Amino acid sequence: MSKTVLITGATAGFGLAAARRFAAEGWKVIATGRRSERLAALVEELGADVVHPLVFDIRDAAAIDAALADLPEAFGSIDLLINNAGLALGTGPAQEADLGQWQQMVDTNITGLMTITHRMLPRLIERAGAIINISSVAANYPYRGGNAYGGTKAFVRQFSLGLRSDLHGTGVRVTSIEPGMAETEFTLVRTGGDQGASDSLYQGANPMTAEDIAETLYWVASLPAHLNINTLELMPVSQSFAGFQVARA
Ligand code: NDP
Ligand code: 8X3
Repeated sequence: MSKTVLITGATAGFGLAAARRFAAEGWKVIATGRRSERLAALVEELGADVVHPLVFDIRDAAAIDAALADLPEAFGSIDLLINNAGLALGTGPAQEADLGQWQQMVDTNITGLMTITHRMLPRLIERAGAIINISSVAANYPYRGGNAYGGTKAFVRQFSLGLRSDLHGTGVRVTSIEPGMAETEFTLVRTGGDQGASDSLYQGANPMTAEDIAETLYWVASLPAHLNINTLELMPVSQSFAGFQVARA
């Protein structure tokens, strides 16, 4: 019998590539996002028996509840939750940041992720399923302009580890995936739609692709049920670490 994955943020980037990857392996996919036309295109591409679209803003708890309550029977038994929906807004230092953008990142990357996880836990425990949360290298390494975004992704990593402890004995697996630079719509969103900024960030960097991350997600999900990847950090070869900075008088 085929398994079912619920992927948040499946209208672009990692989530869209993961929807395609899991569907190719015979999984049923519940694909969520705000852009209904993109979800409709995915249903058209993969088939209504394979993909079920749920249109909601992850910040809207009532909309999440309504969508989950209304799942068709064929998509009702969920084995895997991939908490992928998220965003960065702004690249400037904290002292120049827009507080509204910080709030939006918290509401989306933290509160939205927590809400759907909370709602899904009983079903996942019942099926001894799995949760994969998309954190970031920004959780592990501070960088200029990372401020609140890095903070939200550190929450995702630590929340994942905490879930592991709480779910001890249930058979539910939990993984925090922490990617570095990958070319998606991420930078377009972060810069408020600046395609030039996005292109120049990735130009010549040979970044990871959405398909690289989808492959990783599928690998984690398809490991034997007795095995749990706690955290997994990955970067393109072209990206690595730099040192501390010192301000001199
Ligand atoms: P994209 O911008 O390409 O995709 C983001 C997805 O999140 C879209 O499907 C979008 O759907 C969804 N989303 C954003 N806000 C909301 C919301 N309020 N409600 C519902 N869905 C929402 O970016 P990526 O694929 O790169 O990002 C996916 C995840 O990976 C994010 O959590 C990001 O922080 C993380 N990440 C990205 C890295 C990168 O370099 N690209 C590296 C490390 C982590 P819609 O707009 O239709 O609602
Ligand atoms: C996205 C990766 O390095 O832009 O989470 O913060 S980075």
